[in-house]
Amino acid sequence: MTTVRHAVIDLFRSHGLTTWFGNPGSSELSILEDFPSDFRYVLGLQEMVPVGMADGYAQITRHPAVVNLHTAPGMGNAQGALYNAFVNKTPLIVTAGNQRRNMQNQYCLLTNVDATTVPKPFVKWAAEPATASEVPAVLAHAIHLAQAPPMGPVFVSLPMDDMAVELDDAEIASTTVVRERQVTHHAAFPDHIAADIAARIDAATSPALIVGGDIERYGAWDAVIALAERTRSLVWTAPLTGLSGFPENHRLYQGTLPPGAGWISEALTGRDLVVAIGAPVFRYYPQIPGPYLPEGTSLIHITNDPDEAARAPVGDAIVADLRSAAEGLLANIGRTDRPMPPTRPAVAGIEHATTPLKPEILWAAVGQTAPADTLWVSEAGSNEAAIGNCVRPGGAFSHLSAAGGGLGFGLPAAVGAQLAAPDRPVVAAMGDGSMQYAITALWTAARYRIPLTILVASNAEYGILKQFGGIEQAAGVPGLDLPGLDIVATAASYGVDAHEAHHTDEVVQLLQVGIADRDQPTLINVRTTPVSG
Ligand SMILES: Cc1ncc(C[n+]2csc(CCOP(=O)(O)OP(=O)(O)O)c2C)c(N)n1
Ligand SMILES: [Mg+2]
Repeated sequence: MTTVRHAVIDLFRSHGLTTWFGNPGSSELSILEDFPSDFRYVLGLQEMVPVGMADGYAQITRHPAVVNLHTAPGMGNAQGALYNAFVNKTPLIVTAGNQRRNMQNQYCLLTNVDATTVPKPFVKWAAEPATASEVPAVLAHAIHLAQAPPMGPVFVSLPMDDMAVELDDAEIASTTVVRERQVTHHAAFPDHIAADIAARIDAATSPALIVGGDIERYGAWDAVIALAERTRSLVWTAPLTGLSGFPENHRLYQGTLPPGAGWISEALTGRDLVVAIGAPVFRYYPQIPGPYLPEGTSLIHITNDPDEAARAPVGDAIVADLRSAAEGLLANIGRTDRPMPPTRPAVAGIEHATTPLKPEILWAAVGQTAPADTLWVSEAGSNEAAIGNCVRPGGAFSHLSAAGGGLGFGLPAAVGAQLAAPDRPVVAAMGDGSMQYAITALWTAARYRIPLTILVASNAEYGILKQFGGIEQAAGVPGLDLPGLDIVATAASYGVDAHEAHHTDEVVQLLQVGIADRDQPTLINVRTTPVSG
């Protein structure tokens, strides 16, 4: 006897989707019953947490992850984290139960009357199978679609009575065929386009590359490094794309572009040709007047996302596979005799100072203490600038952040990233405000003995909103101070090994011990100077 549930489990297993993140309710019991022993279920205590954990996990494993949520209210709670996953282009297969089909008309408890609408517009696609026997095929559709560029979350609503339905022989046969199908994505980069762009780069005096998270997501990392080196281009990361796209310790790397249009054109002054690859052009914010590009600079945009190509305000765009494009350019570029551009200033050494610490002093100490292969997850408001400047990992998939900027990503994503990369140190670089949105991820970290290290810059405020208040000339805004948070006590109450550091020496020592402890999570809280102070 094969039930829909058996077929669903077989489908997920054959796609390597055996780690599920979730928060269940009674509408999910029918899919979770007799949960197979080769699967694991990672529980989050509020829906933002499993979605954020799955996001971090999927990004680091470079494979989709399954999220198992509870009907309408669970999906509602998940929405902020789903938004992040959508902008991060993370392939997530999100499912939620729904009331039995024959009880939905009366809006019985658990009924999600319009289940596929709830996660929109932050999923690529949402479906509820028309009938129980279609469930495996609809889920297979979801799995393939989530991984098609641009990748992203998809949603399938599963009426709870579907799971126990028995499939007949014909249905089993077609389910097997669907389960075994493979979908691969290939796109060549036409040689005449590569030759054309390569000629423009060869002719440029001072080219620049602007990269983004898609360089890492779609396997173009090595080719883009080679392209930058061959062309002696300065390299920046585009604002808000979730991953750096380039080694942050590379001599050509200049950091992340500040997001305002005027700021970007100032940073790019002196560059006659800019090639933006694997990033949207650009995620501008706030509105900083100025031209999009400096006078005399032209921009070529290479993206695998047709919408990114269509909406950019400047530059000619080519929609193409990123790795093929970078390799195609490399094959066509000549040797250059243009001089090596200057490098960005080195990070200052560790300063011996007592708290409250200036962000630059804190993150210089942290950046120089953590091992080179540390995987960083940052969600730290006004501290991000100092983190970007002082923490310079050199490998791919070493610096995650929420491309969407929705708080509540950092902590769960760091838990998921550590699960995905158990042998790497994972350090979550957090603001005290950002810590609170998905704080129950601390329970999951402690419960599953996930050995990440969390460093919190506690300035007792939403510092960055105060900074923006200055830029936007908005005075007298309430709700920007956060007095009375006891992050060490809160973390300890969830079972996390939590400490207060009072000096950079203590930060260094606690961080070394925390990273060395592979048996449990560690939290280090550090008082930092307020933005206004
Ligand atoms: C879900 C969500 N709510 C609110 C915001 C607005 N927001 C952006 S940054 C920020 C404050 C971050 O404060 P903190 O983490 O303490 O860092 P700080 O700026 O103080 O260094 C807030 C509230 C957001 N981005 N996402
Ligand atoms: Mg703060």
